[in-house]
Amino acid sequence: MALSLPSIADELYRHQTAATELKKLTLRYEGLTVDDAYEIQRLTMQRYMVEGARLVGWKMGLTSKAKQRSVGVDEPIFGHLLSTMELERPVLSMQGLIHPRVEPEIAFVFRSRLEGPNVTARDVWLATECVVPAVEVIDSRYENFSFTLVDVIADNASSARFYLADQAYSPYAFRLDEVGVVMRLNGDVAQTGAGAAVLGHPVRSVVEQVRMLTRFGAAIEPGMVVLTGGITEAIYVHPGDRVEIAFAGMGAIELDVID
Ligand code: OOG
Ligand code: MG
Repeated sequence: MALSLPSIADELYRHQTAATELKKLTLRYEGLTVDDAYEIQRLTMQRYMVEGARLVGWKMGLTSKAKQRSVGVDEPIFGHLLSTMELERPVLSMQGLIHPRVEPEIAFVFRSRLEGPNVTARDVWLATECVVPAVEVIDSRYENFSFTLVDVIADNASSARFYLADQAYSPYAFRLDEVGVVMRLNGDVAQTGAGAAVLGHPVRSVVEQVRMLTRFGAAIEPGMVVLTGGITEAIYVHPGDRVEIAFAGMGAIELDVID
């Protein structure tokens, strides 16, 4: 089939908003590149912004080996975070979702702009206002949560919802690579990990985020949030589930899943 990026973006938008699965793009369109996929992502996100959603930040994905292995994609990706994806309370409604999974993350919140190909970890610390424990809800629109690199980028890196804990922390309060995380599902330990799972240290994920954005003419703007990537593998959730995520020294998030 001939490639029309706007029509592919339109197709993804319809599946995202209707919460219906679609077949992988790469099975149906030949020759889609990573650059095409980011352009599809951008066009799709623009649809939401035309309807009033605000761009509130960015997310890195597939920044840990465990996650890369579990989906069979071996490089980090990024996606847009929109105001409409943010949960105000730690309650996740299944409305608008297909087969959601949740994962613990460390979020950075920025006070100043970060851009350019040569950004360093030092620049990131200088620009960071605070760090916040977070949970991301991913929900691939592809059948069986199965995709290739190009598919998942086009689908905005599976973004669906995210929640930031109430309490923010100084970025210097702890070694973020040594923050241990325990995720329980209905009282049973489901996943454990440490910040180092994220590219060795979550700050490296922000450096990578800025470099990738620079390639696409974008930046981290003051006030934005960046989700640095799942610290553990994501777990499937269903109505009635309660997920508790303890971040050592940084409190806990208790997320209730409802219909
Ligand atoms: C892609 C998104 C991965 C993360 O933090 O690694 C992601 C997926 O697994 O669906 O958000
Ligand atoms: Mg994630």
